[in-house]
Amino acid sequence: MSTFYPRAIRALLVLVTAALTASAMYAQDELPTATISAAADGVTVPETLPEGLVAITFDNTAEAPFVPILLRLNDDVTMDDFMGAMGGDPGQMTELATLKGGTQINPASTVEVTYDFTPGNYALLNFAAEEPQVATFTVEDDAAVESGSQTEPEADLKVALVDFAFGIPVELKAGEQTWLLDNRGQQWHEMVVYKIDDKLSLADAKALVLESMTAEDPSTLGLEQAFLWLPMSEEQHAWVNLDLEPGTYAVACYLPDVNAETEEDMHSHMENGMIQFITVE
Ligand SMILES: [Cu+2]
Repeated sequence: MSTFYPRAIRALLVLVTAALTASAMYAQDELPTATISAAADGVTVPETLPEGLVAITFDNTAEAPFVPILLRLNDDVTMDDFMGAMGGDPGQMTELATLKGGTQINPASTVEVTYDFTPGNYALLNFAAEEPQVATFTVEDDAAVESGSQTEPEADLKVALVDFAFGIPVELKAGEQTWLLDNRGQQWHEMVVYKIDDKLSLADAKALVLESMTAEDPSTLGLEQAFLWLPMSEEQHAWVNLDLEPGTYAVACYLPDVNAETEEDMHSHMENGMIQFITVE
């Protein structure tokens, strides 16, 4: 990571250290595992991971939330290209990378996510830190992994993300669960889950979530984030562990409709219908 990055990005990398290698040794039927950790002095990511399903434990010992998103750079795209395009036309960014999603890990906690990797060059971005953190890793060919030969994690719930709705039951059981998040749409999707104050009507809660999209400081609106799944490209899926307490929740996607015909038609997915309420008992 020396000459490849311009000065600004290299500065971000100062915080990031890389461990040597994740072990690809595993018994049959068991998925390879790896740990990605955030600490006060930066993020530690294995230098290489095997292709196929990998169970990753995100471990946060820092005092700030850790909000990593993993992405695979498309072939012939450099990290420079990707960072340079950030903040620009979101439609153009979809040409550069495949987003694998990610979640929020609060201080002093861990979250397990199983990703399905194809070989290539990858990056982890964490914008929750005071300074944005960037780490890179590669996913290597693994002759032992044939498509479909690995045992997928058992999912308590399969959540389909489509254009523009969540395929999720309106009533769910409380407690620890594994969700399979599956993007079956034609563009990126994400999932923000808010716990809704019992005193609010659903109409008021919906208005509040819609307002959070444009509010200058959404934290003042009193929305309590219970779970977060960061943008995931079409045809991507991942398994994530989460634990919801009983209550009413709103599920929403904030991304813009990059397939809209004109800029005027480019509404958020939420405005196009990707907002839903669920009851957890
Ligand atoms: Cu969406």
